[in-house]
Amino acid sequence: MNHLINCLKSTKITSGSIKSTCILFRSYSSTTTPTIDYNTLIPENGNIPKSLLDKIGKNLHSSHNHPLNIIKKKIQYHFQSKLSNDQVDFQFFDDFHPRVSVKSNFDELLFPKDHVGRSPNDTYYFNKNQVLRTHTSAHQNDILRDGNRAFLVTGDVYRRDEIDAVHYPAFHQMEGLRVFSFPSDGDKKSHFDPSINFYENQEYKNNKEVKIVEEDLKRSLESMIRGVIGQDLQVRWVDAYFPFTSPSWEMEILFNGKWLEVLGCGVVHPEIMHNTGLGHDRAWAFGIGLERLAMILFDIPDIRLFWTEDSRFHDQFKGVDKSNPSEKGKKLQDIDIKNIKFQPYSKYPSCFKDISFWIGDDFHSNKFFEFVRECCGDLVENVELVDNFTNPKTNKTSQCYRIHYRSMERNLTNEEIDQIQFNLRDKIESSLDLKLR
Ligand code: FA5
Ligand code: MG
Repeated sequence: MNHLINCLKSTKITSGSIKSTCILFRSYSSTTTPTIDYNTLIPENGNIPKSLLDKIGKNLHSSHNHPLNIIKKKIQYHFQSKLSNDQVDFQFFDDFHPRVSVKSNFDELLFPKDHVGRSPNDTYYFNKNQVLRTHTSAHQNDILRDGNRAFLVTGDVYRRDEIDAVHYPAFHQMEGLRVFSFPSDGDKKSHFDPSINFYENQEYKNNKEVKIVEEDLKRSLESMIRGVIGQDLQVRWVDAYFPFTSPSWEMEILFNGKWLEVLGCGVVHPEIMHNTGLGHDRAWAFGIGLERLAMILFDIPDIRLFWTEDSRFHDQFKGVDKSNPSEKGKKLQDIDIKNIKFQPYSKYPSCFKDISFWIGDDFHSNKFFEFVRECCGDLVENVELVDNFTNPKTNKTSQCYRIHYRSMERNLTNEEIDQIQFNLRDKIESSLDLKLR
């Protein structure tokens, strides 16, 4: 478990995703003039590897007794039984396709055009107009326009990212959103005013209604996380930045002595409310990572395990969920997982191989990570940069990466890994902007 915590902790510091999330969501400034047009960098036929296309439709979060399905249902149960009432009835959406428009994933969520999250180094594009969603927030606007006022959306999301125990290019999120009407809105005037910078305006942030929404958001999420993970949990709120909410926060939970980020959230930006015909209302929204919660709840040490077809993994969760999967739409029951902890069925040894190369201007570490995952498959457990230097005379940069291999299912032979590494070296120069050393 400490291993997991360390990974989760280091995620916050070194992870491309979290790092890019920070850049992604913190670098917005309404006065910035766009400097990069990411549209010009998108390859005509997109940048999605076949191994990822094969993941579409697996819908692990809908697979009965899969740990992600169990987590999803526990959260849904909490919202249905504890946070719904006569006025609020949370609707669940679980089967939106992950292929979404750039408009839904970025534009309608107020991402500036030069936002790094739009870069093809971070996002998988089918073409200039369509992406694999990078977050479940991509569905917010459409669901609001359809007239829903409280809902949860679960789905697979995709990001070009680094490789370690808590990062996989495909993972799962659950989005939540709840709209509030206030009696003072008698005149039904929109709260959106294009001359106000809602990210910074203190009057807006201290507005009575905004404060009520903030309090409800924090109370609801704290009660949900305690209901799902445990009552004696310590929770703290950290200020954050997302283009589509203001004010924004991340929730961290104290777990084995370390603070872990589990979700992002905030008060929905008045421009989004306005654009969806709800300018006179307020709303809160959140997005939570399901793998993170499942890893903590069940002691699952490696994110690759969620995708395994090994029965030694799945048998451990069999029968946990006593509900009948064919009885959809029925009132949910809570799933008791009190004593279920994943028992590793193996501690197969790992081995590593280093690879060194000179990099060109077009090299990006995320492209390298993806190539390794593509070429060497899920036997790759972790890839780390172990050396990086620039020759002052030639101004050329050399990098050395250490690739750790480990199977979750069997022993690997030296010959097998040598062959995989040889294959990688053989193909990499013609695919990426680098020169092997
Ligand atoms: C978002 O994706 C926002 N859409 C969340 C949000 C929704 C904010 C609605 C405001 C309103 P972020 O990139 O931080 O934010 O991801 C949210 C959660 O997803 C994280 O807290 C984490 O639990 C999980 N997550 C993010 N990246 C990864 C990853 N690479 N691997 C596993 N889990 C991840
Ligand atoms: Mg985050």
